Amino acid sequence: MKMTGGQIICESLVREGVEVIFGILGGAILPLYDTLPQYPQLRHVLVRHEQCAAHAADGYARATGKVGVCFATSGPGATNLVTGIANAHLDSSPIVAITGQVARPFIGKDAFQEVDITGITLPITKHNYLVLDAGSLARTVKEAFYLARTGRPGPVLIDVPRDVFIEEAEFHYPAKVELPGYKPTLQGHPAQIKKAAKLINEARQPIIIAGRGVIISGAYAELRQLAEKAQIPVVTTLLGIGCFPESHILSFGMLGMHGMAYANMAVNAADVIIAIGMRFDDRATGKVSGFAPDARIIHIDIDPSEIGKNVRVDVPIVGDVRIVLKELNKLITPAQHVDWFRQLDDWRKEHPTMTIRDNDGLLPQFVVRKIYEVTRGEATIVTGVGQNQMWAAQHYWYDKPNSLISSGGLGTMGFGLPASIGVKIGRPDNTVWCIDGDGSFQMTLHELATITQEKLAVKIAILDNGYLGMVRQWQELFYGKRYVATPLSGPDYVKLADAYNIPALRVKHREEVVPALEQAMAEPGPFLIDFVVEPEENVYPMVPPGASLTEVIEEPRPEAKALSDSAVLPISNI
Ligand SMILES: Cc1ncc(C[n+]2csc(CCOP(=O)(O)OP(=O)(O)O)c2C)c(N)n1
Ligand SMILES: [Mg+2]
Repeated sequence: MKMTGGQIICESLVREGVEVIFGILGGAILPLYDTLPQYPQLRHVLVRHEQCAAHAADGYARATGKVGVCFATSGPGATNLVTGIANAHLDSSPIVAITGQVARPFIGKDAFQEVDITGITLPITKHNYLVLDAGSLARTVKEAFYLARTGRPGPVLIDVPRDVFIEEAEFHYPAKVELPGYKPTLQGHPAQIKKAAKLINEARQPIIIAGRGVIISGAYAELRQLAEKAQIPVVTTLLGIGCFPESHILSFGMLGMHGMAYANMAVNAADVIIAIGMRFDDRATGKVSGFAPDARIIHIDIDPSEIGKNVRVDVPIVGDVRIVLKELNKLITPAQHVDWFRQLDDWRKEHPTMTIRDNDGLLPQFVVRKIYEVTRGEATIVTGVGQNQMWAAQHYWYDKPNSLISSGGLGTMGFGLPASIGVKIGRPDNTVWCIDGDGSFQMTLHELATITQEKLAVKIAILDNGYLGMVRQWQELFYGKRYVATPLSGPDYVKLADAYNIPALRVKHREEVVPALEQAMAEPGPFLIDFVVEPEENVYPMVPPGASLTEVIEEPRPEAKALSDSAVLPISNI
């Protein structure tokens, strides 16, 4: 059957099971938008900036495990997507971005709103296409979705000239893709798995470092089986949070720059590290030359280019984490590691990094802890970048699979609010809290309009410290307290929310926190709370940039008076 290029794209999206598209239109992509009303099953969400279309698609993808889709027009529409695409690329999030391009006769003429978006996004996409005839569109969409979601997931961009949307071609949706050069390895090599099992079975001080790969491959049960069978403590990367229940007795929290001191000490002292679906990012490893000096390292990852990239690896296993762990678990013998756990527990007692000090002013950590309590740990938390992100990682306990969504690799301020839009659409029945910084929030606050227009019940907590706080912390600790360009003003967030028709509150005192959170939860729609918190509160512990994981700065506590009730991690053997 003959169809226009625009219809072919929509037909293909429907066949890929797409239910939502985030975007903004313009001249070059207008013909595609013009066909959208023929496909009511494709919900279009109009965002207010294309960066946010990509972040929303990314948030949707992370929340659902499906491919997120965004549209933008040529030129500035396409370039506005770039940060969002890079963000998805660094965190292995599957999105397909479709951009309009100037019509074929104008390509290369510096035509109005022409940019070479395939050239620009080449290093930040898994693959990209410029489609020069409508007859290739169906195959291209099919390939793009396949590439985005298989192997190590990532963003794929399809650039389509305006006249290709209008051109007619025969529609035929291919049943499968033919990409001879692209065959992700799923099964781990049996000899390597055997070697890994031997190392694990002989280990005296083993540790698992689990990353987002566990979440992507859905290897929750397999990871837990490995940890429980061989009694191995589990630490996670920032993006690995939510791959293993944090109140499990074997959970030792997050490692890295703002990880738990005892998690970092454990990694440093380990004799065998089982690194699963993580990529030894410098925020996780600290100084690489000082990383886990005595450990033999087993690295399981689907992407062969990650093996040996940052740290030396003794036993590489390339494959899908879930499939590899299933095989590995068969060869693991039950173990105890009594002395090792005694040591770890001592460290955990000596470095109780989860306590929140008693303080007259409102502490951001306290706010996060109360969000945990009021939501009973059942919400999905989406964060900004900076201190707010680290407090959200440290003081909420993530027992539910995949319940923290955050920009890890790129560290994109402004990710939180638009990503929450995608997360809420992907998980309509789940409570979604966006824990944001005042600086991060101001980068994309226009998306409040999208939240209102789409009637999305996103709950927003701004940890309003009046600073670009994380940078201020670096200035305080490493730049002689010279606060250059970090003090930050903002609008009256309550009035701002009101202007968008979103109910809001300002909270300055501890006793107001829980009632405000309860009011927000009782509200059927969106709600914003401006938490005016201690302006110069720091995130601890902290491994200074360039230092080894053990060179940790811990919170100075002159009075060391901990808040009574909820200050201690409720360890339950779940
Ligand atoms: C787009 C972008 N620009 C700059 C930075 C550098 N940066 C990292 S954290 C931070 C401060 C964040 O401030 P805020 O959102 O208020 O969070 P806080 O640290 O105060 O909680 C900055 C500027 C960044 N990560 N992303
Ligand atoms: Mg701030």
